[in-house]
Amino acid sequence: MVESTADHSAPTAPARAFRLGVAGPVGTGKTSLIALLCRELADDIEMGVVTNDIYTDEDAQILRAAGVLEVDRIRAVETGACPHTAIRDDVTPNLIAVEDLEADHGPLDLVLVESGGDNLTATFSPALVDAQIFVLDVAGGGDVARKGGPGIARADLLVVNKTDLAPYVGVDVERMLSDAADARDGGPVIGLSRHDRASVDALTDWVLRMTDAVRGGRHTPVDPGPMAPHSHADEDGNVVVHTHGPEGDHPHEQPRTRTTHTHPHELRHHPLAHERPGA
Ligand SMILES: Nc1nc2c(ncn2[C@@H]2O[C@H](COP(=O)(O)OP(=O)(O)OP(=O)(O)O)[C@@H](O)[C@H]2O)c(=O)[nH]1
Ligand SMILES: [Mg+2]
Repeated sequence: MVESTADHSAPTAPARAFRLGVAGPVGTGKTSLIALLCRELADDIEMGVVTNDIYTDEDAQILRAAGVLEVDRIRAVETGACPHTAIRDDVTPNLIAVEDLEADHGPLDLVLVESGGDNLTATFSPALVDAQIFVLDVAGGGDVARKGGPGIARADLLVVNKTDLAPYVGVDVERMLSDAADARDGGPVIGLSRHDRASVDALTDWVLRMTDAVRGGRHTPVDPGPMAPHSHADEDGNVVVHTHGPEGDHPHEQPRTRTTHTHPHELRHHPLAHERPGA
C-alpha cells in the first residue's frame, strides 16, 4: 500500500476564480468601487462581475455603460426580495451566475459579487464568496463605524468611502478610521476616495494580495456572522421581522400585520486558518 504524504490540514487552492463579495448600505459606493477595481486591474487579471438588485439590473447596466469590462462579463441577478436573502440564505442564483460567467469566459482570476444595498447587518455566506469587503461612506455619518455589526467588525476589509466629501458633511476621517479599526480589533480598514490615488492603490493592492492568497490556497473563508434580527416591509406593506442566525429555531409567529420567521443555516468560523492581508 502506498502512503499519502499530502498535507490534508492545509487549505487547497480552488480551481476557480477568487469570489469577492462587496456589501454595505445603500449608496455607499459599491458599484463605483467595483468599476474602479475593473479599471485598475482588468488589463492584468481576468475579471467578471455579478450584481444584485432587488427589482432591476441597473447596477449591471451602469457598469456595462461605463465600459469597465466586456459587457458579457457583467451579469445581473434580480433578487426580487430583501438583498441579503440572495447573498446569505439562498445563494443558488448567485452561484449559478458566477459559474456561468466562469464557463463562458474562464479561466477567471477574480469575480466581484455586489450585494444589493442593505442595512448594516448584511453579510455574504462563505458558501458564495471567499472573502468580502464591507463599504461605508462618510456621508452616512462619522458614528456609523463605531456602531459595529458583523460586516463592520468582521468583513475581510472595511472601506470607508468618499473621504473627499468629509469636509462637506462635517466628518473627521481620521477619527472614523480609528473607530473602525477599534471595532475590527485591528482588522484592515481603508479610507477611500476615487479622487485620492494613494487610497486607490491601497485598495487594489489589498485585492491583488487577497487574490494571490485565495488562488494559492492560503486563505480560508470566514463567516462574519449571522445577521441581527431586523424588519422589512413586504409587498403588502406588512412589517416582516426576522433573523438569520444559526440558532434559527424560533417559533413562527404570524399575526395579521407582523410576521416573524427564521432562516437557519450553518455558522462556519475558522479564525485561525484565515489569512488576512493587512491594509
Ligand atoms: N464624492 C464621491 N462620490 C462617490 C465616490 N464613490 C462613489 N460616489 C458616488 O456615490 C453615489 C452612489 O454610488 P454607487 O456606486 O451607485 O453606490 P452603491 O453602493 O452601489 O449603491 P446601491 O447599489 O444603490 O446600494 C454615486 O453618485 C457615486 O458617484 C467617491 O469616492 N467620492
Ligand atoms: Mg450599486
